[in-house]
Amino acid sequence: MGMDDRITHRSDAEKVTDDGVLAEIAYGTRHVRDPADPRRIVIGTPPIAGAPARDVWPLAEPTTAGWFDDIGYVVGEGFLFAHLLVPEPAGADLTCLTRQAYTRLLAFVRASRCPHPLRVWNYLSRINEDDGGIERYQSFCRGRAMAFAEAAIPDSRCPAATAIGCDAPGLSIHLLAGSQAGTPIENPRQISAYRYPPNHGPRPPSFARAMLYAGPERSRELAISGTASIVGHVTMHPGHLPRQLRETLRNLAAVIDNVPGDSATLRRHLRWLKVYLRDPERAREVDAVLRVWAGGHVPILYLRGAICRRALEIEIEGHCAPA
Ligand code: 3EB
Repeated sequence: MGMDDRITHRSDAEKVTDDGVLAEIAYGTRHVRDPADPRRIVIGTPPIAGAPARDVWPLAEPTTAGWFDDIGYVVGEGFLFAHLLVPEPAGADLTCLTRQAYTRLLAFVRASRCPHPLRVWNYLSRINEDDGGIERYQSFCRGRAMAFAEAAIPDSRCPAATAIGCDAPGLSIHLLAGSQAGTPIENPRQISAYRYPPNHGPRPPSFARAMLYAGPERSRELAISGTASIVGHVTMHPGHLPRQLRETLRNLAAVIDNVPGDSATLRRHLRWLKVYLRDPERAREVDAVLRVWAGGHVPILYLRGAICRRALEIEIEGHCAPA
């Protein structure tokens, strides 16, 4: 396995499987795509505890896996997993790179039998570094916003998302799309990210706070975006981890409570949490709080990653799915 930017069109080499798995996402020290297996990817946000860490996305329907140019995909009747790893040559323009990556990915998703993006994960290197007067995250947001606008996807139809920084080079994007559209959910404690004022960057982030959709078992599932210590559009408790954690938990609770219908059932069925920490030394104290908040049975994965605003120490994403 190795980072392979020479993966080329091989839709002639599609492979059908029926093993109940749509995708497997592992976490390590670099982004990896295996030309022999588009079903499995590695993300370069290392697990903090040291134990090998992976997510498995189950899907009990036959799936077809392959490559379309350098887009890896696995698709069944109802769901699509697609991913792209873009190398970042020295001197490349991150806005352009992001815009082109998203334009290709959104076109691929739209042409598939699962044309509705539900949940997207973005990982980019040196996320807080300067890029000609703005932070690299802001350049990323600009390119992404241009691609969404060009694809005529309105803000109100943006997928849920995560955008995290890491040491691994390249821009890694992976997503879940559905044959049916989901319902974007916002957080009443926060301004919608796509309405952030311009002091956070020239174009706002294109994501919904969460996405409610009918899962493979037809039950309601809630994919919760990366959530941080932001109220309105303002970073709260800059640099103060324990307070940021409490604010983040209030935001997680608020977004779940904002789901129309039976939000209490969703809240009782938190399936997992994923915690991105700037400082891996702080995982233990975070875990002590989260164990109590989530209940001892909920798997919590701690990953080392940089949050997209310098003053943010922690970001948490999660998933709710009643059995
Ligand atoms: C925030 O609420 C924190 O740009 O896709 C969280 C989740 C954040 C997704 C993204 C950014 C993104 O603004 C940062």
